[in-house]
Amino acid sequence: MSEVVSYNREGAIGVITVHYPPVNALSHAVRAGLLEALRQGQADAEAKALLLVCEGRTFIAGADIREFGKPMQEPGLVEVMDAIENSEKPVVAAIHGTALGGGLEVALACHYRVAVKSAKVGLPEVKLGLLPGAGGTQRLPRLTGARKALEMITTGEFISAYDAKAAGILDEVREDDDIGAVGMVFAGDVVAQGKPARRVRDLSNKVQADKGSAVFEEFRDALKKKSPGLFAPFKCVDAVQAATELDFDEGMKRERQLFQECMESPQRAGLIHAFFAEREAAKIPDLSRDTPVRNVDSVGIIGAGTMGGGIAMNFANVGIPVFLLEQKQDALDKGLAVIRRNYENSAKKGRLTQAQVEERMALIRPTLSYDDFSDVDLVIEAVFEDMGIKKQIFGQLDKVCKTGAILASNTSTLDIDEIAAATSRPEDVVGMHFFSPANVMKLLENVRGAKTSDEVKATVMNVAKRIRKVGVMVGNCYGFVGNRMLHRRGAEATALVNEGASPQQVDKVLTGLGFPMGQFAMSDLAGIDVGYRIRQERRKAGEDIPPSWMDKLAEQGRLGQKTQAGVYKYEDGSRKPVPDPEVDRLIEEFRQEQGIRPRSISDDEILERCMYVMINEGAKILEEGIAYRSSDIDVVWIYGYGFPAYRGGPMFWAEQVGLDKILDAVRNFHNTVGGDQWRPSELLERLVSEGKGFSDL
Ligand code: 3H9
Repeated sequence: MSEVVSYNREGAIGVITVHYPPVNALSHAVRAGLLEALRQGQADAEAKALLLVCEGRTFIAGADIREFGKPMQEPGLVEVMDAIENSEKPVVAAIHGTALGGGLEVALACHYRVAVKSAKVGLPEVKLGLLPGAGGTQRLPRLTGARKALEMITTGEFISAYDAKAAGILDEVREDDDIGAVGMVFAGDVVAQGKPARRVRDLSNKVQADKGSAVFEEFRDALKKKSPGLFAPFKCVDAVQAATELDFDEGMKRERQLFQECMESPQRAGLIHAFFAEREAAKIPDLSRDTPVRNVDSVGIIGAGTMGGGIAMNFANVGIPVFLLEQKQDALDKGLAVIRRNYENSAKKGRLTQAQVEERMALIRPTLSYDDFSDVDLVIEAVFEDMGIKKQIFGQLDKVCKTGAILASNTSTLDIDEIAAATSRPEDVVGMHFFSPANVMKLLENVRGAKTSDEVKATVMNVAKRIRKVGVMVGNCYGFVGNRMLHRRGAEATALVNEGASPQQVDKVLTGLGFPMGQFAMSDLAGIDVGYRIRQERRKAGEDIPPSWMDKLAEQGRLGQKTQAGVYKYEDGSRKPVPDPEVDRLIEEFRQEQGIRPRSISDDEILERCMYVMINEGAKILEEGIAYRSSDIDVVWIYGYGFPAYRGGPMFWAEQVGLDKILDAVRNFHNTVGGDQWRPSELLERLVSEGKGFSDL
């Protein structure tokens, strides 16, 4: 008998149990085991019905993604599905945890489906650049009709057991949590009532009714707006449409073709890289898995500005109480009003009830006094980037906070060790760098200082998970991983405009690559004063940072979206950047002052200079051990800056472009443009000379 799938009989029920941790993915061993167990069930004369159930935390969570890209080992999934569906004896799927992708497809091939109430189901293949390739696009619409199937398959979102029952996917949802017992009772009823093996493939009412429906064009139009650069969602629509136009077997062939097209697309490779990169990032290589994690049941946040307020919302959203501290009452009132407005907006969109809004607001307690921090487990400082002020704050925290409290700074660039040195407990000090808007962006860049303890590192990674962020642990250096690379790109983009490009041209090249916004639209969102203040600090520290037209914007009070004027202008209440002739004039003036004769700059040059400067810096970050792995850099960029996940992140993208090609360009820019940013990374040079990539490290 297979080690991962077992067969045994309980009364009249033949029980097939899958045990393949962590998520019972449909690896070769599971597929082969399922076929063998089915064969035994068919041969077992005492078994009147078969029950498919999984051990551990979940029902089958999908095909085994680790097998993608390797030669397929028989039996394939479709063969397993056929064997289940063609069984003479009724087969019942008992679902707990998450029945996802190939897992839900297996359940759809069964004749009945029962679930515990906490279960969820979904077809998330599209998030991996795929479509359900084992009958999901053909069977689901037969149960739910095309619209619901399209909703689920094109978004990949999971739905609850009760919603799945309402949609016709599940036959029954039980209150009981014991999946084995739930499955046995249901299968027992099937036998007692003499229910037949009911095949989804034979249902045709719903798909026939949807033949020729306008719903397919409606979804295509919406997708063109929502995800224009993506490949798989459109193929998902084609496949569901095929279910309404072809018979089941022909529909399955069409699904297979479309699945193969997705499989071969570079987007699939990028998205699957991103999936595993995110999970790798949660692991800190030099930290033992049993490192204790401190309790974090209360939080103090310093600064009720955009950042502090957004950070507070993350904790309130998961029920963790927060003290929000400001120096003055009016700043506190203003900060709370913004938080309330954000929540009210979510309520208007139906994402929160009014009661939830009030519950969350009640968890955020405004204060003007550090004394309220005496008992909190974690403090996050989120004031503006000024080392002097931060040191003063950490000195104060050292005095008021209890032993064992974690003292974190949300600094986006400054030296964590210098901040830690302002306390008598540098082992409790760490960076927790949130991304704007902090209640929305998924990244949490946790920064380890030289003395940060293992326990504190493990705890902040755990906090990331609890507040539903993607945590990445990085080392301490100017700008850490994300902003260090971003500032290189920003300086290069600014220089390109100095030399003759327009801000719109630069932004268009970046959005063309798939970024949700360009460099300058992003500066307007973050605030032009933020970058300006950082540059001024660095100039004060003696760094040679050339003047730019961006400094002029800040000096003229064009601070971005918040003043409705920055690199672009903004109409009342709108976040849409509109090019502003005033800024063109200001740039022209700057060029004249500096004696620059503008030249015409190609989109290719913009792309290379903006992107390769980041890759070169990313390679230096790896070389210095600031990031543990190149895939961590990818995660930082996907979740912190909206780098298109379907390109896998900047370092993965660079490997697709070719590191040799990038190194050639870096050397060339080093000679022509000059500057430390173009000094080729030694790691990049070594990898190219050895014919290796970042992923070989
Ligand atoms: C598919 O089914 C195609 C078919 O239509 C057609 C085929 C012909 N395979 O996320 P976690 C690992 S496509 C292999 O941290 P959670 C994961 O890497 C698939 N491994 O836990 C991690 O490993 P490690 C459609 C997988 O509780 C560990 O499990 N299905 C797979 O936060 C724990 O994962 C999906 O897209 C897999 N399919 O969330 C579902 N899934 O510990 C993808 C997970 O070594 N998975 N692993 O780092 C998920 O959404 C989440 O993992 C899940 C659990 C919700 C299941």
